[in-house]
Amino acid sequence: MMFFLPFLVCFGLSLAFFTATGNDQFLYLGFTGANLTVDDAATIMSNGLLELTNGSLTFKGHAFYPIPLHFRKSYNDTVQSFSVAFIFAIHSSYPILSRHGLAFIVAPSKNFSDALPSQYMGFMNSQNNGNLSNHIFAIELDTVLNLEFQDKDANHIGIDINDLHSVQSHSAGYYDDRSSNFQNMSLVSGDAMQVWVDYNGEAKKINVTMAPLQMEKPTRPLISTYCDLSTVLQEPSYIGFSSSTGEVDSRHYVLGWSFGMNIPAPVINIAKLPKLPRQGPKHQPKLLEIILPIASAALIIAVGAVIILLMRRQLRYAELKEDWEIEFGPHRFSYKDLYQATEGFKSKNLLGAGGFGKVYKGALRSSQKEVAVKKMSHESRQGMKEFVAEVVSIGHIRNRNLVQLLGYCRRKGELLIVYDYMSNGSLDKYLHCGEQKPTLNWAQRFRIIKDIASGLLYLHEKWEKVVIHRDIKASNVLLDSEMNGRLGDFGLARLYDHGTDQQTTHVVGTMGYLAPELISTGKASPLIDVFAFRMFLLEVTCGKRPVSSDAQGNQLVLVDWVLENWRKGSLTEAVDMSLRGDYNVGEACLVLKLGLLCSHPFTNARPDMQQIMQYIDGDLPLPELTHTDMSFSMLYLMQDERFDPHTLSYPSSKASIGTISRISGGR
Ligand SMILES: Nc1ncnc2c1ncn2[C@@H]1O[C@H](COP(=O)(O)OP(=O)(O)OP(=O)(O)O)[C@@H](O)[C@H]1O
Ligand SMILES: *[C@@H]1O[C@H](CO)[C@@H](O)[C@H](O)[C@H]1NC(C)=O
Ligand SMILES: *[C@@H]1O[C@H](CO)[C@@H](O)[C@H](O)[C@H]1NC(C)=O
Ligand SMILES: *[C@@H]1O[C@H](CO)[C@@H](O)[C@H](O)[C@H]1NC(C)=O
Ligand SMILES: *[C@@H]1O[C@H](CO)[C@@H](O)[C@H](O)[C@H]1NC(C)=O
Ligand SMILES: *[C@@H]1O[C@H](CO)[C@@H](O)[C@H](O)[C@H]1NC(C)=O
Ligand SMILES: *[C@@H]1O[C@H](CO)[C@@H](O)[C@H](O)[C@H]1NC(C)=O
Ligand SMILES: *[C@@H]1O[C@H](CO)[C@@H](O)[C@H](O)[C@H]1NC(C)=O
Ligand SMILES: CC(=O)N[C@H]1CO[C@H](CO)[C@@H](O)[C@@H]1O
Ligand SMILES: [Mg+2]
Repeated sequence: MMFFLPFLVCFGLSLAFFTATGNDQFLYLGFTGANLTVDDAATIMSNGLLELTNGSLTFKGHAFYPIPLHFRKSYNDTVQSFSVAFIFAIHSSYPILSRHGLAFIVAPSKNFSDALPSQYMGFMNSQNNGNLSNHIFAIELDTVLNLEFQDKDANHIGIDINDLHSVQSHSAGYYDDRSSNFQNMSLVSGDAMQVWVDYNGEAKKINVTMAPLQMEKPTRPLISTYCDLSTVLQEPSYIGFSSSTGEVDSRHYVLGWSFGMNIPAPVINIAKLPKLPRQGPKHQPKLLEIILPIASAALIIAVGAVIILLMRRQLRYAELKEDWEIEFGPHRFSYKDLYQATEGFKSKNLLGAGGFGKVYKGALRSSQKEVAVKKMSHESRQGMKEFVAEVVSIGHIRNRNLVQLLGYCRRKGELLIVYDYMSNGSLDKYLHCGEQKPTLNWAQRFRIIKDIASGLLYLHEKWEKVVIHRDIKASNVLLDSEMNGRLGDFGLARLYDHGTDQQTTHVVGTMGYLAPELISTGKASPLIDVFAFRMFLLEVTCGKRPVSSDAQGNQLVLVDWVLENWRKGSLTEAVDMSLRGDYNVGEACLVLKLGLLCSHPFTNARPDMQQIMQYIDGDLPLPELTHTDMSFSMLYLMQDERFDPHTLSYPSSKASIGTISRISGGR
């Protein structure tokens, strides 16, 4: 018989063998086709799994080997040795809670209609518990701590003789073969595990062993105890399983079972066992019902938020870029960089505002270089290419008396121009700051005058193109960390090649600095810068705005006032009071006279920058101003309607007229 066993098992059949000698043996790998006697909740599922309880509360279920077994060779004989192995699993809707358990039992009858569920395990009731006439031997797998039966814990295995109060019990687990340490196992883990029950008829000893499914039978049994089953078992007796639930909807499964009388129970091949269902089928959908909508809602919100963020980011950093800009690539800044450099154009980084937009301080992330970003609004795209070309071309100018232009950025309705940051700000702040603040001394002022003259000379004559600055004034003169004067703001400058005359369509400039011929003809030449430079000279020396009010509230036109003083022969009276007389008289008078000279309404009577430079450096003596010249100049100013003194009384010195002008002719 043993010879055929492995062969037959290969077919996955459930087998039973009976021999004349009484060496009965069987092996079930799943229970499909097995003629088990099942009752109550117990069923054999379609995949062969034996389900003893089906999740109904306070319910029982039994499954018995159909025919009774003879445990004795003859009626008066002692109970022979036998061994049992089975694989079970307990599932529950709750992860660590299950009620009540299952048991392998040997009993005189298969009829347990009188037994109770819950703690009675489906094979006992309150009346017969402990009665010797039960003739029941059971191995209980108990998941409830029941003080009535003096259970040791809620996770134990015990030997029951006619009584649910176990003869001997032990927490579920096994003794590790290698370390011989006890290892916990949780009956309610939901995993399948194996139990071995071995009875030695001669020594009258019962060994109970258990182990996780994958593990071979440990050598040391969990329980090994003396027990004479001859006094317990009736002849013949049924063997099978009993199980019960309580107030928790547990399911008790048996996956495989083998038995041997007088011979070892066949080894159960775990690979051929039926599969357990997924655990917690009852609560999973409920959980999903709640979690799934919440999770999907959260996901949708999260995705939406990310999209909105990305879109906002996209919009925030959106730029205008056109094909023709490729050649200006190195001079183009990304809006993102400028946005980050100025901390989102925060007002705390605002340096000031002019006629064309606001100027912000920033630090470029990549280089930590400090920059000033001028943010101008521009609506028309017309002429933008030429304008950008100019900006970039100006960017190539490098001179120690000019503020370096680093590049530009363009976005819808906006043009940003990036300059070197000048840490000491613009000159006007030093000149018109009132009594309390320290002002510049004469040496500093004279140096700045020289610096600006040399910067302007460079623009007019030394660079490859003639650059007319067009907006020379104190607020466009910036001071670097060493208090060098640097001419800034090339955003408004017009360029043209040497020798070509240009016409402008709009007049740009600041009141008091505007040359009369620019207003009347609109024609720009370097001499309009000279005209503006004279106002700068007077402003720096006198510390007064082009048009101001005196203590009596009378309007004071700076040029007239200086001219007046010159006529009276008291030119030094025009020098800034806040210098408190501490200045070089020769230099101051030179500058004032030069200022008057540059005011000449006839362009050809004005010196050019080359000459101005020489006058300032003392290389060329300043031509004597004649009263006729100057009278003529005043007369001219008075007669010219378009240069009505009323336009000079424009309230703010910062006011600029017009917009960025376009050059209509080619360059
Ligand atoms: N490169 C720079 N470094 C430091 N501060 C600057 C720089 N450029 C401009 N500023 C500051 O920003 C202020 C505003 O400059 P903006 O050029 O916009 O106005 P403005 O020079 O007064 O008038 P305009 O528009 O006619 O040039 C200046 O007064 C100056 O203080
Ligand atoms: C369990 O089995 C019993 C008896 O067959 C049945 O009445 C009950 O409805 C079943 N419970 C479940 C949850 O299937
Ligand atoms: C199943 O077992 C019953 C006894 O419980 C028996 O009467 C019946 O003949 C058996 N059927 C088979 C197919 O073995
Ligand atoms: C069994 O033992 C009883 C008494 O214990 C005895 O009367 C009976 O004859 C014995 N039967 C057999 C078959 O040995
Ligand atoms: C089981 O036993 C009860 C009494 O204990 C009896 O009423 C019932 O008929 C029995 N059922 C079977 C199938 O023998
Ligand atoms: C044990 O059970 C038998 C029959 O079932 C009964 O006659 C007897 O009184 C019971 N003994 C005790 C102590 O309950
Ligand atoms: C064994 O169980 C006890 C309590 O039952 C617990 O404290 C211990 O951590 C468990 N050990 C392992 C290895 O699971
Ligand atoms: C029971 O276990 C002991 C070791 O604890 C062993 O010596 C004995 O042979 C085992 N008995 C059976 C029937 O397996
Ligand atoms: C007059 C004035 O403010 N000078 C400052 C110019 O900037 C340098 C460095 O940024 C300062 O050290 C000076 O005090
Ligand atoms: Mg400016």
